[in-house]
Amino acid sequence: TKMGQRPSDESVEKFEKRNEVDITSTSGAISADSIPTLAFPSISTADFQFNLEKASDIIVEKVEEFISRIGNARLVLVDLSHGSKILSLVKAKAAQKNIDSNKFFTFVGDITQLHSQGGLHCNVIANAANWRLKPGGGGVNAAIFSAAGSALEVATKERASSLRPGKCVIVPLPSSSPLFLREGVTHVIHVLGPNMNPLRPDCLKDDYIQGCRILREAYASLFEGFISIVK
Ligand code: AR6
Repeated sequence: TKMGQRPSDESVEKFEKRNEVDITSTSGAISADSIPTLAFPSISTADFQFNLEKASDIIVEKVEEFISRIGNARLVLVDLSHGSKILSLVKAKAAQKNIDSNKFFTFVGDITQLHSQGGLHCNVIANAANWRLKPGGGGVNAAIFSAAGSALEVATKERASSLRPGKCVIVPLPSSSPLFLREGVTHVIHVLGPNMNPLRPDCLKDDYIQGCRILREAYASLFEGFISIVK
């Protein structure tokens, strides 16, 4: 399957050249002093059916706004397949704006297996959550809760019981979680994006004035949250 494949696009090659210190090839150990990195999925663009052109504009706009504030840290937009439309849109628009590709790049892989399958260590990962902050439901939310085990559910409940669109909650991951042990993930940031899917709660019914405002707010709170972790 595509998910299990080792990503082979140029961002990966670039990454491997830059980042030999990150991975101890003999032991597979995860170096604690590697570059602080946030891996995030494209919020709202699959199950929540948000327009891809508009979402890609907002991702690049927000990355550009925050990149000067993240120091030596990095932001990585992740999706499962090499055919991902959102990844190609964002990649092209980021290049147009001359965004530093050492600090922001796209990466193909499962966000729950970035280190073990992709050789990319991300200490923080973002989740496209639901308002109840519950496991399941499909998409990246189901994948993250399943890979992180019950430790994430418990730790999430300690922080919040629900989320409003545009907001996020930072959850430190207990060291007992498989995601911590295997992937070196220390924090999960749950983000609730705007919803355009009539079958899901709080549907905006194609109101992209509200939708774009909420998606901007979602990325701003995600990046603020990441900065608060790494600073
Ligand atoms: N690794 C990396 N990216 C992924 C993965 C993965 N394992 N799985 C999906 N994506 P979605 P939304 C990408 O639908 O649109 C849930 O049921 C996917 O290709 O997960 O914000 C929640 O409970 C897409 O680019 O999130 C909510 O109810 C991106 O992640 C609802 O879906 C987001 O797709 C949220 O919908």
